[in-house]
Amino acid sequence: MIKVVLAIMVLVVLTVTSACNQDGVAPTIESSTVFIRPTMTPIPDLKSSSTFSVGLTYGNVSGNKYFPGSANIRDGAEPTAYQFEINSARWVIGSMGPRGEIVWSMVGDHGSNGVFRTAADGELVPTGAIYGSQLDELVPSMLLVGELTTDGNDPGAVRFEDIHADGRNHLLLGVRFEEFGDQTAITYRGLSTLYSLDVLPDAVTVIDGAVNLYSYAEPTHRYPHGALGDKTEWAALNAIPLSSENRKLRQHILQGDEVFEALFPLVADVNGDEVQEIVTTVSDPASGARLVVFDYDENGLSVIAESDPVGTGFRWLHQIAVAPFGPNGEIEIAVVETPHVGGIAKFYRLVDGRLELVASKAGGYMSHVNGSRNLDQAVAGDFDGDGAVELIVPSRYQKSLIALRRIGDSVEEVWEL
Ligand SMILES: [Ca+2]
Ligand SMILES: [Ca+2]
Repeated sequence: MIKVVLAIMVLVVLTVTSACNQDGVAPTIESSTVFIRPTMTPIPDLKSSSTFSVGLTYGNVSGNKYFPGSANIRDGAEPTAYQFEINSARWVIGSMGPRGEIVWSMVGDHGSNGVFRTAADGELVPTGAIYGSQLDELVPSMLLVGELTTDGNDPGAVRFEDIHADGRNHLLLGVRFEEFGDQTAITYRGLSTLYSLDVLPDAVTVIDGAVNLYSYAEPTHRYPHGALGDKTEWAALNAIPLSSENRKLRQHILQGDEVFEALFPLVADVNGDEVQEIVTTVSDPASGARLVVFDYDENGLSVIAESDPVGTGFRWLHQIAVAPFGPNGEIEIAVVETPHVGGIAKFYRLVDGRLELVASKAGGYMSHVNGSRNLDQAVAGDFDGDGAVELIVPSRYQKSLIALRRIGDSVEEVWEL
């Protein structure tokens, strides 16, 4: 049994992998824990009335790991350490409770897990009733924190829901998936529609503000990179409009040896027109990964912009967040290119129909551990209260967390925890 003390960051999701260290030995993490009073967790409006907040390891239902608002995790935060018996922590999920407390869920290997609740001052408080299973081999469950009950001594319930896109029973914030043989019924606002979704259990579905669902689909082995847990990647991007009368599944299918190399797309307004686009990572054996941005409307999915590729096959880029990173609040896409071999933070802007690289920094940022399904170890937001957005990424070998900020036409490391 390995003792793991988690490094908790901000309001949500610093997720911890089960990765081995350089010697191939599972690490014992005994860092002093940084405990931070969070800003309000964004509350999606798709939750039920009994749910106070929702925690997802990938940040929020859009897949965009950007948290608007402002907090200061840098100054005055007293570290608080908690120690749990857990087999190599894979994931940490957090979400806010109705009294300003935070509910934390840790998921490790082979069924080990832990749930606890901390007050705003960092003290442990009663966890409340726990329903559902938080354990999953591939994708951690969604954490739902309930409203206060009428009994003032009850902190409210904690519930876990599967969020797979493979048609097993699950609930994604008011959207219910149920499997019927090869078909999946997706129900939203009382209307059910049947689909043949060719997905696997590690695919995650994201939702945009217009209640369109997006997920990768059509597994393929034609790009055997294996950076994200297995050598199965995706040939298709699915889009399903739930707010429409016509809930027809639309697809973009990649050709040749190309694959979508990630576990979920990201939806965000990349060009400032108040309509969300879909940001994806597409890879091929000749040139490696690149960003591809799609538009979605009643005519389906269409490519509107791409970045240059990494340039070498089997070199990945980790798309993290779309946020007003620019010095004047310009919207940019933050990625870490080759997080396993050199980790370059890069920022792209959509200009004249293509994604232009506007700034980068080669700092060895290890936002992902090769072979892990945890794509959630980086986050964007104003974490020092100065109004500017930082990108928080793990340092080389994940020894610390580094805040990166766009300054002028460069990227600077502004602080470290
Ligand atoms: Ca847009
Ligand atoms: Ca800031």
